[in-house]
Amino acid sequence: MLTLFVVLLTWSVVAANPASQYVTPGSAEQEITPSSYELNVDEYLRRYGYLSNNVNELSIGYAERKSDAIMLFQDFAGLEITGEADEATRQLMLKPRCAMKDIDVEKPANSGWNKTDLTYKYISFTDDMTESDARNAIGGSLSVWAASSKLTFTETSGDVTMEISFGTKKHDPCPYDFDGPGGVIAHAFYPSLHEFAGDIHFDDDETYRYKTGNGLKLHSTGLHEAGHALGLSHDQTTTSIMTPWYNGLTALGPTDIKNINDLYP
Ligand SMILES: [Ca+2]
Ligand SMILES: [Ca+2]
Ligand SMILES: [Zn+2]
Ligand SMILES: [Zn+2]
Repeated sequence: MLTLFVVLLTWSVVAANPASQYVTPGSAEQEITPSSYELNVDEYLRRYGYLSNNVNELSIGYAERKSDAIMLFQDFAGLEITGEADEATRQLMLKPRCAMKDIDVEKPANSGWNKTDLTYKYISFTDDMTESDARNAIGGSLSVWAASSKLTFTETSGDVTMEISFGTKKHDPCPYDFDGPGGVIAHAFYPSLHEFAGDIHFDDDETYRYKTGNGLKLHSTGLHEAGHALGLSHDQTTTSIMTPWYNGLTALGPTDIKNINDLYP
C-alpha cells in the first residue's frame, strides 16, 4: 500500500501566527474555491492528519475526539482555539490548498534525496498558458530552490528524479484523485524509492497563470510542491512557501531556507 506524505511535525509558533496572515486582503486569486464546493469538516480533519482514519461517527467519544482534532487544526493555523467548526475555521478549510497532510505520522524524518544534482522532465502541460510560460514558471521555481541551497536541477529525458504533470480528477497512473475546481490544487511525492517519488502533479481543474491573467500563480504552487518533492513538510510559519494553503508567495522564507539546508547540508 502506497503511503504518500508523512512526518511528525514539531509544534511551535502559534500565537504569532494569525490565520488572517494567510489572506492577502483584496486578493481575489485566493478566493477561488467555488461556492459549490462542499466542505466536509470530518473528512478534512481525517485527510490532513488531524483525526485518525480509524475514527468515525460511530467511534466511542467521537464528539470529543473531533473537537480535539479541530483544536489541533486551529492551533496549526493560528486560529482562535474553540474546538468547534466555527465560521473562521470553516472559511480557512475552504481555502485552496495542497493535498499533502499537515500532520503526517508516516513520513520518515530527514527524508531527502541522497544526491544534490537532480533531474526533471515534463509529462504534460496545461491549457491555461503556453508551454513556454509553464516551463518558465516551474523551471523558475526550481531555480529559486537552487539559489538557496546546493541543489541543482537539470531538465532531461529518460529516468529523472522529478516528473511534472497536470491532470484532473482520476489522473492515471497516480492513485490519488483530484477533486475538481477548488479544494486541492496540487500534490507531490516525497523522496523515497517509490516509482512516483519526486513527482509533482497539478490539478488542472484550477486556473493557473504565469505573469498575468486570472488564477493561481503557477510559480508559487510549483515552488511549494517542489519543496515536498525535495522532502519538506508543511510549515505553519506565515512567511514560508510551505504553508498548506495557497499563499501566492514566489520566494522562500527564512524557515524554508533553513529547512532545505538542514536536509541537504
Ligand atoms: Ca481542485
Ligand atoms: Ca487549468
Ligand atoms: Zn503542500
Ligand atoms: Zn497525482
